[in-house]
Formats: sequence, C-alpha cells, structure tokens
Amino acid sequence: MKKQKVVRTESRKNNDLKKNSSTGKDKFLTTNQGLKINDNQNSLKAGNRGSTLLEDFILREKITHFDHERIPERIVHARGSAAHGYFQVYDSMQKYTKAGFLQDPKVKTPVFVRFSTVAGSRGSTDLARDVRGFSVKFYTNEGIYDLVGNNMPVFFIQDAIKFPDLVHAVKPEPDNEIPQAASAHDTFWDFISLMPESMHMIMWVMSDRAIPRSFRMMEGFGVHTFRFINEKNKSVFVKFHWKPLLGVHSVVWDEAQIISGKDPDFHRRDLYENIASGNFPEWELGVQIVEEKNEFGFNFDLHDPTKLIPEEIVPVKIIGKLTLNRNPDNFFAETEQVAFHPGHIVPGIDFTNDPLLQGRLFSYTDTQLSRLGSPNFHEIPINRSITPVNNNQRDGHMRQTIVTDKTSYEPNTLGGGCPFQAKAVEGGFTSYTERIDANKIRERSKSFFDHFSQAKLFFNSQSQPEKEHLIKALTFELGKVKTPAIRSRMLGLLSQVEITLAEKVAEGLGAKVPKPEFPLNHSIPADGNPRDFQPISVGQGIDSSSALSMKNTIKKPDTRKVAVLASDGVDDKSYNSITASLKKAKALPVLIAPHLGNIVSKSGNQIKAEESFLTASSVLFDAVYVPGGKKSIETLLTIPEAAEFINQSYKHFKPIGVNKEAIELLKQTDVITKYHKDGNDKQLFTEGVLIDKGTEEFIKGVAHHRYWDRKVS
Ligand code: HDE
Repeated sequence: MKKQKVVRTESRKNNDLKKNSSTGKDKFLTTNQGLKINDNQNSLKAGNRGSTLLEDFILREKITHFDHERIPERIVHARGSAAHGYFQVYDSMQKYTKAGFLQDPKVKTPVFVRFSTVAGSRGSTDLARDVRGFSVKFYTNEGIYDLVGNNMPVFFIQDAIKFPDLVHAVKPEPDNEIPQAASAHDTFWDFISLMPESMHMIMWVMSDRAIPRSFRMMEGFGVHTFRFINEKNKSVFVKFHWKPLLGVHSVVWDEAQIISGKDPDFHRRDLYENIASGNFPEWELGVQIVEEKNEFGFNFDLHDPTKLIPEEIVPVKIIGKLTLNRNPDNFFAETEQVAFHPGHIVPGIDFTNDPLLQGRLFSYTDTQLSRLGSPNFHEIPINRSITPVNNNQRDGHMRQTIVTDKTSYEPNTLGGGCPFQAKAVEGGFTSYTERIDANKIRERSKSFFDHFSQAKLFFNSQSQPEKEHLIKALTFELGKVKTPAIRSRMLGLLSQVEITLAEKVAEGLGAKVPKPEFPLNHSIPADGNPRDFQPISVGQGIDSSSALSMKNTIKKPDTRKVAVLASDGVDDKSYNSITASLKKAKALPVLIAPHLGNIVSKSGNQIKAEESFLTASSVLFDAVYVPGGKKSIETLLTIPEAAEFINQSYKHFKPIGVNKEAIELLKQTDVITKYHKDGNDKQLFTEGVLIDKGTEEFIKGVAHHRYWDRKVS
C-alpha cells in the first residue's frame, strides 16, 4: 500500500513537469500560433535585394520573442546550478514533528535542490570566495516545503533591515561595477568594519569553506532556529544540517583563482557530470533539537542568526538522506525559474522570532514578483505543488489554470461552500500559539551582543593550515582595500576575535593593530538616544569544536578526478593497474597525453586520451599519477607542461604518485629541484609524494584529499 504511494508521489512530479515540455524532435517548425513555417532562412523582402516588409509576421514574432528572452537575475544568489532527487527519512520523527514527509521511511519525497554563490552575476565564476546557497524544495503530500539554507551555519547580520546595506556593500561598486563576484573591495569591508556582529560569519567566509571543492562536498545549514510541532501541539526548537557523504572539502585560494579562468563552470560541470554518470551526490539530514524549557540555557540567543549551537553542546541527530539523481532538462525552465521561499512550510514545522528570518518571510514572494513577473509563479512547472491547489485567487499575468467554478469568494453557497478550510486534523496549517506580551520597540536584545566569542571559537577550532589559510584570506581581502582607515578598523575588530590573528594580518598589511573602535549601538534604546556600543563577551563554555574543522571530515577516493600523464610507449601493466584500481575505488582516472586521439602502449595497444596538455590543467584534478614506460617518460621529459602539471599539483597540496620508471620526470620538477633536494623518501611519503608505492597507497593518498602540512614555500 505504502509502496504504491511512493511511486505515485514521484511519478506525479515527473509527469507534472513533462506536461509542458517539448523536444521539437521529428516535428515541423511552427510559429507560436502553430502555423507551419516554410522558410526559416530568409525574411520577406521586396525583391531579393529589397527592403524587408513590415508584413513579415514570422520575422517579427521570432525577433520579439528573442528580445524578451531574459528575465531579471536574482538580486543575490544569481549564479546557481540545480538537480532533482528525493529525500527519505530514516525513522519516524513523529515524537517531534507531525510533518508528513518526516514520518514514513518508505516514502520518497521528490526534491529540487539549487546551489548558488551569493555576490556574483548569473555568468560569474563558480569559484568566487563566497557563501554558497543550499536551497531544497520538497514536493510533499502536504504542499511545498522549502529549506532555503547556506553552506555556512551563521549569517553576517542579525536583523533583516541591514540586508540591503550588506548586499549593496558586497556587490560591485556602483560607479564602475567592479569587482565582479568578489568581496575584496572597499565598500564591503567599510560596511563590515562598522558591523561587529558580522565577525563570526567573517571567520567562515575567510575560511576554506568559502571555496568548496564541489557542491557535492559542502555542508548545508538552515541557519535560523526553527520549530518542530508534533500532533500534541508540543514544540521543540530545531536547527537543520545537511552532511555530505563525501565529506566537506575545499580547494586552495590560488587554485580557485586559476580555476576561475580555466573553467568558471567548475562546480556546475562537476555536479552535472557526476549526476549524468550515476555518481549521485548524497547528504544526510541532521537536526539539533532543543526543548522549549531549555531555550535560555545557552550563552547566546537561539534567535540570533550569527550564532550556532556547538555540536558538543547539542549533538546532531541524523534523521534522513537526500539523493540527487537527475539533471534538469532545461536550465531556464527549472534552475532559473525555481522560486524558493522560507515561508513555504508544512504542518509540523514553524518559524521562530529570529529577526532575520522574519524579514526573509516577506522578501522571497516579493522578489519573485519582479523576477518572474507575476503572482502566478507557483504555476510554473518547477514550482507546482504535487498536491492540488484550490483557492479563490484568480487571474493575473500569465495565468495557466482555467478555473471553471462560478464562485471565487469564501464563504459562499453557490459553490457549495468550496473550497473550504481544513481543520488541523485534516492537515490544515495552524501557526504555533506563542504568547507575546511586549512593547512595540526598535531595539536589539542584549542577548545578541556577544559578537566575538563564537568567532573566536571558530578560529580556535581550525587546524594550523586552516588558520593559516584564513589569515592569508583576510590579508588578501584587506590588501585589496584602498582606504587605510577601513583596514585599520578591521584590524581593531579582529583583535577582539584573537590577537595573534589580528597581528598576523597586520604584518601582511604592513600596519599596526589599533585599539578597537565600536560604532554607535545599532539598537537605539527606548529613550531614543543612540549610545556607544559596547559588545559583551560571555564565552561559549567550550574552547574548541571539532565539527568546525574540515580536518575531521569524511575522506574517500570516490569521484575524485585523477590525471594520468602518459604518452606512446606507456607500460601496459603500470597503466592498467593504476586505472583499474582507481576505477575500483570509484575514482575517475583521466588520461592526459601530448595530443588527443589515441596513444600506443608499449605492447601496441591503443589507449584513448581524453585530454591533452593543452586542454587539461592540474587545477581541474584532485591528484596526478605517472605510470611507467621508458619511451612515454622520455616524451614527457620534453614537454614542459608535464613537469608544470606536477609542480602545480605539488603547490596545491595534491597527492602525486609516480611509478619507479617515472622518477626521471619527478627529478625535473620543483618537488626534487626545490623542495626535496636530498630526496628523503620518508619525508616525500608523509607529504603525499608517493614514489613507486603501489596503487593501494596512492588511492589512500587520493582519499586524503590534500597534504596540507606540505611545505611549499
Ligand atoms: Fe536570501 N534571498 N535573504 N538568505 N537566499 C534570496 O530570493 C533575503 C538569507 C538564500 O536558489 C532572494 O528568490 C533577505 C539567509 C538562498 O533560488 C531574496 C535576507 C540565508 C537564496 C533574498 C536574506 C539566505 C536566497 C533573491 C535577510 C541562509 C537562493 C532571489 C533578511 C539561511 C535561492 C530569491 C535560490 C535568495 C532575500 C538572508 C539564503 C532577495 C531579505 C540568512 C540560498 O528574496
């Protein structure tokens, strides 16, 4: 019985989406009115050299439609990529929530997930240093539920009223529209330096989390505290987490900048190609649950979106799994037109008074009205609920539904009273009854005033290489700031996070750490007089949280792209054993040769080269291996790009494996000429340069991701 329901839910969504689809295959070319077109090469003219006639309705229809092909891009999160999939809960969550899609482990709820960067335009690079959006649309049997989160668990600001300021500051500067998709400029840091509440988020965006290796290797967070409500109307607070089964991994900043030139679609391509080849990305959904009675049991306010709940204090309970298994058929129709909204919720889930969330509840419908141009955006196939939509809303631009009822009001008798309200037991949504007894006031709660303790907790939880990357990122970003006073104010704020951090950044900037300046209090107390802002510091009760460092993440070779450098004369055994072992370990070996087409192995076998040294680049791979074969190595020795490939892989901390016959090539690289002149085998091994160590060791190296402790300067 249940199984049938599963099939119905999924296929219903797919059919719904296909309803309006068109492939154009085996069909005549027509106008939008269905008229068959006889000539699509020539406009209608007065003579074959003559002027074009206004009468040419075919030309005019085609050009007019083309002229209107673009819609406004999203104000933020314009650059994105998406995929279809499904979600399944592991065990019923009935104890905490009545949400239908979290009850039955047999039910697969269809989802559409969109990942994005925030600051850049639609055509900007995937590898910008930025927060990533992680939006999930669940097509549940009770209506649409959107979990519109990010890959970082906190946000820059505490109150929605600051959001336009934040976004204006980070976007390209208004006079010259520079820089694209980058926070490294004056207006962003000017704003941040006056916004101490952003310090925790600044630690996250300056960390390697802001330059992910793949969307498939990012965590996701709901950020705000939400509520779960069960059948008995009991509420608990909940924070949502997505944990990727491939672990959380990043690239290095130098690499990110090179990828932005070599392949600005790096993340989009990675997601698309992996789904197309059956490597379906997966995340587990986790929740941190806090009983209502414990609401005030923390050193911070649960309503404050600049704070996380350390996992050591409230563990994450894993409750289900998300799998992405189908690419969109059409980027515009699906990825561009999908409309998320934190206010799309289902019974069993509710909001809290987080002032950032409250503002978001207004913004998302409003933005769709200008972006998608009509209040009927819910009728676009990707946005349609799989449950019937019955209400008295009518008409508007581009209305699709043809309602045949005479009545469009409620109450009515002419329509038999339909559609009518659903009681809670019938699945009707009821807002959680929360007692509010308060003054109407523009003020921020003092419980939001500790801006530095969690920033410090994050910094202190990082491994040494992660700390160094963070310091470098801050030095880079502030180094791009032209106004010395902004740099100086930032150094003052950083000194409140961690003095060594501020000092190291100051050293890179050739500046001194000043006394911190705090701007006017953002909350003007009831007497209406702004006061000097004095942040408080209450600490977090723990000094470090292992969940905050990527060092402790899952490490696997699965789907890692491994460059295999070879030429004619490559040794068959060496080549075959590395490629077969990599494939067995679910990694993806790619042969890179001096030219495309086939190379001929030592035993005369033809092997197809997928890339040449001209089309490939080490930044697009996770690891590099050089198999044996004297002739192959001799050729590689004559190609400077081969040694450069290894040099760059080394500089970016990637595993390098060479067969013993390939040592000659290694000797020509910086690895030996610069960093390991004595050729100390043990040291090379611990730093991930595996010489003649066999395939198993190399695969362990691939799983290791990066050898962050390697000395590269
Ligand atoms: Fe958004 N945000 N946001 N945001 N946001 C939008 O909605 C907004 C915030 C997030 O893949 C917009 O449809 C306000 C936090 C994602 O299509 C807009 C505030 C978080 C996406 C908007 C916030 C997010 C958006 C632009 C402060 C993490 C991409 C286009 C009160 C929890 C959704 C659109 C997609 C998109 C407003 C803050 C995540 C303008 C006013 C915090 C992932 O409505």
